[in-house]
Amino acid sequence: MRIDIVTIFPEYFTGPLDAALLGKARAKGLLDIRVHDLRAHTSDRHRTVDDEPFGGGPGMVMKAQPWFEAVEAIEGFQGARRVLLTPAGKRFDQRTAEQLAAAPHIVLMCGRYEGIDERVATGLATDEISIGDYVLAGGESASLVVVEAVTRLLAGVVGEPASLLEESFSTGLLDYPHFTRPAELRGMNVPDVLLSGDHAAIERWRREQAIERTKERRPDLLDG
Ligand code: JFB
Repeated sequence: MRIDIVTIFPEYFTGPLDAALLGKARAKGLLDIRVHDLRAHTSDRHRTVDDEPFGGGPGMVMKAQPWFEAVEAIEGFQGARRVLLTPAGKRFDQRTAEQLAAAPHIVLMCGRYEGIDERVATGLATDEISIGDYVLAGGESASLVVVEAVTRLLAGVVGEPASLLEESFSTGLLDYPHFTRPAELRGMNVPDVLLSGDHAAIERWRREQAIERTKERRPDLLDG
């Protein structure tokens, strides 16, 4: 899979893209990620990317022109899912991650300031996504959330595919609690059933736990 990220803070991504799962996926050649500096697509001396909002109001708005030029400079951009990260986007979920993971090429557009001239959404983006109902200062951290959720679904990135099938959101339930050695820690004991060797009983217990937790913590997941 090919992913291009457009941002005024390319340095934000050095580190996260080299570490852990993403670093491994890149090293294995499963993921080709490139980060592009939006300011490289300005033509004035000050490399201006923002301007005052038409109609007035507080803050600055990102100009559309550098976005069009930056994205149009990406080879194959026309065939890519061009995703604008924005608080006004459709909420990102596991289903969207699965759809994006099936695409060969994704362009992620990370804004700053009060947002981007609306013509980038209407004339350049194919998708507008928000990672959740809280306010970030820009799209960069949101784009990393999308990259990680999508990349771990690519064939060969996560070692054991069974772990993808059992996890929350594939089952529609929150995960059951996990334990490892030692069986007793600071007065807290691992539930006996997990030490019993009775695999049917273990499976039943885990399912009950997943359902109870989901009722308690995320009743919205049980609504459909
Ligand atoms: C994304 C952003 C801003 C307008 C602008 C660009 N879930 C999310 N919360 N916030 C963002 C997001 C996503 N995805 C987000 C891009 C930009 C926030 N801002 C700052 C804050 C409030 N209103 C600029």
